[in-house]
Amino acid sequence: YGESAYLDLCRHVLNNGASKGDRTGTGTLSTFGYQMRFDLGQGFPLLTTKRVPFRLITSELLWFLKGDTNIQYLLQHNNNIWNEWAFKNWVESEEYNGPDMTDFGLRSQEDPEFKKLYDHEMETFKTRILEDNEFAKMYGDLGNVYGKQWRAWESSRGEVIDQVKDVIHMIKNNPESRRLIVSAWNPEDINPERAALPPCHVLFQFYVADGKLSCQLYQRSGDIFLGVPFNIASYALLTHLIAHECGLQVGEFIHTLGDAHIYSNHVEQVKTQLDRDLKDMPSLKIQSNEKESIFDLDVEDIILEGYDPHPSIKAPIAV
Ligand code: DHF
Ligand code: TMP
Repeated sequence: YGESAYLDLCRHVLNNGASKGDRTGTGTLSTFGYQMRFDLGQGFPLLTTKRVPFRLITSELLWFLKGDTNIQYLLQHNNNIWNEWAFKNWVESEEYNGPDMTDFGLRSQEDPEFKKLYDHEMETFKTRILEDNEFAKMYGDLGNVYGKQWRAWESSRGEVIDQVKDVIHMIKNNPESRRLIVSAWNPEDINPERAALPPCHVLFQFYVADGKLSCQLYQRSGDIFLGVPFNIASYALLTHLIAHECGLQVGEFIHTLGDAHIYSNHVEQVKTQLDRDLKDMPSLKIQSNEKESIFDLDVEDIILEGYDPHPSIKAPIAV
C-alpha cells in the first residue's frame, strides 16, 4: 500500500528484472505486470523519499483536461517535461537548418560539446514556441496525444467524443456502471506521424461504492524512476478532481503496469532513494468556489499541504 508499494516495485525490479534493450538505446531492467494500490483517504500519494515537483504534475493534468496538445501552454507554466518530444519533430522537419540534432538525447549525455549546442538549440526553440504562434502551431503540437483522445476523440464516422465529460456524466447519473472508462489508446493514431509518443497511460476506469470514487489505470510502459512517480500523483489528482465534481469521497487509486522498467542510468538513483525513510504523506485541497466544473480550474486552485520530502534526485530522461 502507498509509497511502500512503490519502493517494493523498485526492489522487485532491481532483484528480478531482466536486462532488456529498448527503443531509446539506453537499456533497462524490466519486469512485466505489476500492481500497486494507494488509499487516497490516507493522504495524497506524492512520494516523500524524493521531492517530486507537484506544480508540473498539476499543470500537465490541467493541460490534458483542457484538451490541449500543444507544449506552448506547458511552457507558459514553466513546465518543460514534454519539450524533447516537440523538439524532435522540429529538428527532423524540412524547415530546420541548424546543427545536426540526430539522437540528441543520448548524445547530449555523452558529449559535453554537443550538449552545449543542444541546450542552445533547445532554448531557441522554446523562445520561438512562446513568442511565435504560427511556429507553435506547427512545431509545438504533439499530435493526437492525451488531451486530444480524452476530450476530442474522432470516430471514423466523423463524431467527436468527449470521453472525460461523458464519464463524469455517467458517474453522476449511473454510478453503478461498469463501463466508466476513458481510453487514450486509439489504434488509428499509433503512428509517429500522428502522435509524438504513443500513450503510456493507455486506459483508466472509475468505480463507485460506499460514496467513494476509485480509479484504476493500465499503463503499458512505466519509467519507474522518472515517469511513474508523476503518473501516480497525476491520477490521484484526477481522482480527487472528479470526486469533487461528482460530490463523492476519494477511494483508491490502483496502478497496473505492463512493462515496468528501471533505465540502466537510473539504478544508482533508485538505490539512493531506497535507503531513505518514509515521511508523512501530504494532503490535497481543491479551491473551486466560483468554478462551474473541473475544466475551469487553474493551477492556483489546487493546493498541496504538508509536503516535506527528502531532497530531489536528478536523472537523465531517455528520449
Ligand atoms: N520518456 C521517458 N523515457 N520517461 C518518462 O518518464 C517520460 N515521461 C514523459 C514523456 N516521455 C518520457 C512525460 N512525463 C519528467 C517526468 C515526467 C514526464 C517527463 C519528464 C522529468 O524529467 N522529471 C524530473 C524533473 C523535471 C523537471 O524538474 O523539469 C524529475 O526529476 O522528476
Ligand atoms: P515507449 O513508448 O518506448 O514505451 O517509451 C516511453 C517511455 O516513457 C517509457 O520509458 C515509459 C515512459 N513514460 C512513463 O513512464 N510515463 C509517462 O507518463 C510517459 C508519457 C512516458
